[in-house]
Amino acid sequence: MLLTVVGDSWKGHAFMEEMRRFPTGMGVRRAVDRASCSRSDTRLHMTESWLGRRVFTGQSSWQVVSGQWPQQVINTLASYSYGCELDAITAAAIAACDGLDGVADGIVGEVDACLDSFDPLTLVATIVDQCPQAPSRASVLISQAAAIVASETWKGPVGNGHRRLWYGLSPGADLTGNDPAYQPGPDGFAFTNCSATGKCTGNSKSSFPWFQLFIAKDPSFDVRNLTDQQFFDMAHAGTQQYASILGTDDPEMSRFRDSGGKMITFHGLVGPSSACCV
Ligand SMILES: [Ca+2]
Repeated sequence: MLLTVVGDSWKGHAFMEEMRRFPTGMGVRRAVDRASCSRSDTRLHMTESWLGRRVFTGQSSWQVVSGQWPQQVINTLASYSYGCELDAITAAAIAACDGLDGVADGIVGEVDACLDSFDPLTLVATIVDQCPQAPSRASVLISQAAAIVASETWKGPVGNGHRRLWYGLSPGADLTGNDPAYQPGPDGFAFTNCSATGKCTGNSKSSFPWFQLFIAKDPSFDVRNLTDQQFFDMAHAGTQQYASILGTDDPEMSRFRDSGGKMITFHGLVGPSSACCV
């Protein structure tokens, strides 16, 4: 029996895709050789980062699109809020929704219930004291733009016909990358660049260059001026071109099961770079 413990969202999905293609474990022989604990006919191993890199994105090309979606919303609004506004909205969402899952642990476990009951637009004009991104750490008011960005990031990209194309981040996830728990780390999906004078812009560096390199095939392609229609057209083109080699969202695991494979996997609830509820 091949018992596999595989963790985190992207590598977890990547491993499941590996097991679909190599259901008897042949595809992970290298991982087994490098890190294994053998006992009788059971091998317990942790997958390593190479596996995630090998299958590359994990989950779906739509996952990458979902990561770009907050910046698309920000650029469409052309209203660039301070990071502290989004951080305050995140804190308010946790305060409002933490207990919905019955455990006061700072984690929003009941995501759908939170989305149904907590509206970030109710926080518009709420004061945020000593905003680190504002000049002289001045106090600022939560803007409507910040509330819309939070709401859209949680909902995920919604395309033509109002169909959700991929999942959003959970309420409580770090939207800006300012949370000390993730530092030093990449910028959050909804990060904005703010100068010392308080002028903020969208973050052109935050996303993986999926649109530029893989879809437009032009490193200089500027994603900041896309209409929503152009955004979704390009996103769909990316799925058409790459789903068969990058997508890992196929739930067919019967051959792995029939070959005796067992898997223990886990997935973060409030990761800043991947949807929880896939
Ligand atoms: Ca909780």
